Amino acid sequence: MTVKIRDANLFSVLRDGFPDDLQSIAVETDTDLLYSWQDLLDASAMMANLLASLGLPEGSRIAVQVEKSVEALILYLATLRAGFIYLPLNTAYQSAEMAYFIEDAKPAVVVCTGRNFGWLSKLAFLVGTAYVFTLNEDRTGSLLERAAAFSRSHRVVQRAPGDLAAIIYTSGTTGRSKGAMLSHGNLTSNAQVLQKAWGWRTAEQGGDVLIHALPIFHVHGLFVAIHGALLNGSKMIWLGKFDPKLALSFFSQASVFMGVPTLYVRLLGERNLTRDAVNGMRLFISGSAPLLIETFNDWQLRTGHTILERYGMSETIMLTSNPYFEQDGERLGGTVGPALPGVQLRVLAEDGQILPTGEIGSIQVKGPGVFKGYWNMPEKTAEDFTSDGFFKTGDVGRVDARGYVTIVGRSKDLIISGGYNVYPAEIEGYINALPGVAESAVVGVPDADFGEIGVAVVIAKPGFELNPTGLLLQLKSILANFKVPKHCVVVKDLPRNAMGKVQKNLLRAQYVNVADGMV
Ligand code: MCA
Ligand code: AMP
Repeated sequence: MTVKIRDANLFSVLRDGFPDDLQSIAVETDTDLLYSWQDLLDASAMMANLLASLGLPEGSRIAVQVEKSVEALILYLATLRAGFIYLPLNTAYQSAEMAYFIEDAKPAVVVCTGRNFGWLSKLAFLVGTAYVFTLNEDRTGSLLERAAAFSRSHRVVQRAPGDLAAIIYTSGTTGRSKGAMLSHGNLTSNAQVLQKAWGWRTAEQGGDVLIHALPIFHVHGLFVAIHGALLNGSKMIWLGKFDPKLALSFFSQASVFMGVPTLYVRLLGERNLTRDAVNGMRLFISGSAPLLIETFNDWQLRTGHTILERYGMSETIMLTSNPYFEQDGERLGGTVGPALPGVQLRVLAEDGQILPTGEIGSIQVKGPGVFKGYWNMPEKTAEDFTSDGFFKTGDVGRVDARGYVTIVGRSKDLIISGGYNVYPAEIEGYINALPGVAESAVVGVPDADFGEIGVAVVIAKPGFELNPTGLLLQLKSILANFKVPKHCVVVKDLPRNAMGKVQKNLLRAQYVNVADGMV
């Protein structure tokens, strides 16, 4: 008897969603490039054949730090179909940050921009990386040159649901980033759940067009947005970088938009954002950071649309979503909606008791999207799961009688700035290593544009005079720009509790108006 194994490779699942007319447009860029569905298939097959020709071991990681381009999307698809593990890295990361990722993940292949090839290839070859290719925004580089010689025909490598598809690094509370291991099954189930939950329209139902305005090295832009469009055979309008005027100019040709709250704040700053401008749009989705109720209300007033807010993590993909369909309930501003189908979500008190409806506590989750653990960190993985298999999110919230979840804070010391996560412990480590610094504390304060921004409060070593602007400049030269605190103050003492621990809540209150020079 032969047992038919169903291929669980995420690529095959996405491919099943492509439209019948493969010559129709899959991606249109803001620089007027057009890619058909057939182009995506051909180019990803060629790249997958190149990867296959390298003789890489099973489970090889393909680390990618390149600017946003359709070719980078194709590289992601090629990695999936070749059965390897995709490891995207933010282009803002500088050499010290990259050295950590490369050392930790030991990728078999690194793909980077030609600009970074010199130093990055040195780092990679030191840890045993076999191949370093380049890929530039203008569609040049050795990756494409090499792939051009390969066939457009490629048989997708079969994968089981539990096989790894991607590793997403998320910063750690101790300052060390952790690689969240996501499987084909994790990503597939979440994409399928969201397809239903958000009512994606197939070509037969009139079709959807997504404006893709987010970076493609994090969960929001890479998985939630791209999988949504591909699985549904929907065209993407591909913006290399978010610009509110540019995004607005495409609203008349699109139906779905996804953004972090800063994108909505910046769009609201455009006079031309009117009901007419969003006439054909079906759905606006927000996530990655809390959407202020003011933004939610202003958007409704200006456009007539109610933003759908959802909540997720790199470790879990999407967990909750406000309803899309009216019959499922209203979209409530300030909440992230009920748990998605298949997700179990509970709220616990500090003593570990499960709390009743309405009470505030730590959020724990279980479900098909929840990751396999942190790369190379079994102890950390074990610490973050309960004995009955729930993942501790580090978010604090409550669930109301209808099941709607409200996130009220975080137990993890984390700043979310413009949708990017910044872990104070990591930044403090870098500041403390600067000459003349005795100690530092980094806290987040509210910001109208980024939602939250970092403020560094620093103490000098005896006999040293510190210049706050100079400190920030030094940080800029070694750290990803979004992690650099926007303000720095030098003080004599930090407020401490009886245990000697810095009282960050007091610092936050003290520096809440630091942007206005009021401290
Ligand atoms: C840029 N800068 C930032 C940020 N972005 N500083 C703090 N926070 C940021 N997010 C720096 C720039 O380097 C620059 O510094 C200065 O701030 C002003 O830059 P600006 O030109 O305004 O920035 P931008 O290039 O326009 O970028 C802003 C942005 C971008 C478009 C909001 O940050 C962005 O695309 N954010 C989306 C992040 C995202 O996709 N998150 C999803 C994570 P200087 O002047 O010194 O050079 S996935 C996730 O969280 C989960 C799972 C989920 O639920 O989705
Ligand atoms: P990341 O580590 O980038 O996956 O970020 C995950 C974190 O972002 C979550 O643990 C939350 O703290 C936060 N987050 C994501 N979506 C939302 C949302 N809609 N509202 C509030 N916080 C959110």
